[in-house]
Amino acid sequence: MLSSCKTIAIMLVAATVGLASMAQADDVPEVAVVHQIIDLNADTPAHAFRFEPKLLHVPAGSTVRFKGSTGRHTVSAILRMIPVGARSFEIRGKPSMDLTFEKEGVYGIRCRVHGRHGMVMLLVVGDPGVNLEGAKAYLPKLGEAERQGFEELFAELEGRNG
Ligand SMILES: [Cu+2]
Repeated sequence: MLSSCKTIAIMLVAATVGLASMAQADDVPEVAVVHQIIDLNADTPAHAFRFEPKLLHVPAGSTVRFKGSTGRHTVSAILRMIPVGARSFEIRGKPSMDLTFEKEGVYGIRCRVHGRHGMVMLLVVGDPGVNLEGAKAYLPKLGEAERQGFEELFAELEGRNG
């Protein structure tokens, strides 16, 4: 039940995005693209299974195109690491899926299968300060590779902003 609701919600988002880009093609910002990579020649597991980019900062209202949620890859929001009131999401079995993000804050995202190898990413929509501390407070609940991956991404984010 829950998962079919989510699927419908994602389809509605996709449909809305489609209409918006037809109605105002000139005003729509470029879509940010996130790839999911398997690179078996990589020297570490976290590099072999990764989101590219791992850290993405977009303005509120942006559409992000997630590519490559195929095979065993998923794009799964971590419920305790997204802004309050933001809709959780999971993409699987889709070569390309567009999601639009209205709520400002940070979004912790994992691949459900390869998270254990550190396959995580941090999406920042507008002001990260909205839920940055809340998201970081959840890190001890994650597995070692995920926690380490996010610690690096939070450090990079704070380095960029500071
Ligand atoms: Cu994966």
